[in-house]
Amino acid sequence: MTEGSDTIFSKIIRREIPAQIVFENDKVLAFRDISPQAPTHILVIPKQALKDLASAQPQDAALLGELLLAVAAIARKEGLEAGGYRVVINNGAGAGQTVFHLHMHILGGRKFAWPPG
Ligand code: DGP
Repeated sequence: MTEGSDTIFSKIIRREIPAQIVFENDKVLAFRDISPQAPTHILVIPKQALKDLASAQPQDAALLGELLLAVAAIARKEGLEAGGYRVVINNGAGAGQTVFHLHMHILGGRKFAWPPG
């Protein structure tokens, strides 16, 4: 896999900067987005830095599965299932990625348009 560089998310993992953490296990950390785009907006990241989805390798399959299962569990705990929620990965600057440490956005609590902007 391609290691992510030391980003703001690495600092959150190391508790060097604060974040509102909602879930943590040995591989995954989830915290509220600093600039929420919906009433509930949570970022789910691997503790092991991976730059983006495109950098994932076959040996990262279990980690990617863990991230998705964490997304579903967090969405359930946050009460988002009934109203539906959106899960987004921005891959690359052209898609809006600004932090180059793989992360999944969970967005919920409002209606979402399709196609996304
Ligand atoms: P993306 O554009 O997909 O790379 O998403 C990066 C997200 O990270 C963006 O929605 C804002 C969020 N973010 C950036 N810096 C911080 C931070 O220091 N703390 C928290 N909680 N979120 C941050």
